[in-house]
Amino acid sequence: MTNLHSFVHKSYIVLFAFVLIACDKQSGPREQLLDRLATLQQQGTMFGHQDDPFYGIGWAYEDGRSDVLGSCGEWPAVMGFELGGIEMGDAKNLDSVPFDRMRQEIIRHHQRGGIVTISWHPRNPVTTFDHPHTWPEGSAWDATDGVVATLLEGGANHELFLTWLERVRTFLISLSCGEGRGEVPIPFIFRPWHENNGAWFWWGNTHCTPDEYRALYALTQDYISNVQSPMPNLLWSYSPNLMGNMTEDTFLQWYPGDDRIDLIGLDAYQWGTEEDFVRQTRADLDCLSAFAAQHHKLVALTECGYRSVPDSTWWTRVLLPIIRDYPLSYALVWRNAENGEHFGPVPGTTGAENFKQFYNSPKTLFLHDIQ
Ligand code: BMA
Repeated sequence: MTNLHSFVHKSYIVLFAFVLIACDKQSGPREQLLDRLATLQQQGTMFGHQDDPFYGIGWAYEDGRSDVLGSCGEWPAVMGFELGGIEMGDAKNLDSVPFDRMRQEIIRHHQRGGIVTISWHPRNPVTTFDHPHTWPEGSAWDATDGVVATLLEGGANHELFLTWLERVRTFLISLSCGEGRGEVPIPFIFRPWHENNGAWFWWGNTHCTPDEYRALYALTQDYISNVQSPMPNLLWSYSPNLMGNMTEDTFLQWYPGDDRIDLIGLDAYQWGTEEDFVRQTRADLDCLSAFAAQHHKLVALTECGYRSVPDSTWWTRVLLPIIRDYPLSYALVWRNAENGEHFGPVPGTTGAENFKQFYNSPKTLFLHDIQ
């Protein structure tokens, strides 16, 4: 090669490398969501609600209805959706939400400018069966030992598990919408294998080793993100349950790794006294928010709430001060189910009045604050 040729050749390589870097940096839906969340986190904490547009107290599947909307006049910024049952090829999830309807509402929420997060409570692949059974048999809560090991490469249920992952992936890929030129994938936060530091799910801490857990997370991520065509629209969340004494060491024991996780979450419910809840939540958030800052991760209350919200001042007195003191991306309360198991506000109640004050705080972000 002549010097001139060599110079031109090298220049092309440099140019090509630059374009590659630029393209890499140039944002796809995933990078855009990461940037957006980082910016929003400076402004406040987004309020989220699980299953928000499907049902609430005294209603189900009414288009355009939501208990959050009915309580404060605004949609939540974040909506949570749940895949449990999709692995079996079911048409509805474990809470009877049709997956087709779920897809529609995910698209709608994205189009109105909202943020989407998705959880998954898959059945127990070893004990699940088709005929009627007594809960928790066969469910995510059928916490038998040794299941995780059977799902990993070489395990007895590995092939079955790949068919489950394929069904999840197929649904996730279908989350796209037409924006200008063709279909664009909708960015969202995926949050599998949550609360694993407890023992109530079959992937919980007494049912597998930390290495098996991490291998399960990696297998799930690699299958969903990387087979043949990568998915450019997923953020990955790892969310242990409230401990009250979390340390970096206990956290790291099960952490899937910096290269795998974008958002660190805490699932924190008030089951006991308010004092315990506040103390424990603050203790764990001290640990997680420091870790997240050092490792350039987002941090959120990925699930939280007080079952039936029996204290009508809970929103401003208990939740708001926690939100004020930590750089949380979002705080998502669980679903408003009819069986006394509601965690969101209920329109027309005194709790909803208090929720409105919570909504009015400059620190909480609802849909219009992020549009
Ligand atoms: C749990 C409960 C269950 C529900 C599951 C998945 O915490 O709300 O009733 O089936 O979440 O949404």
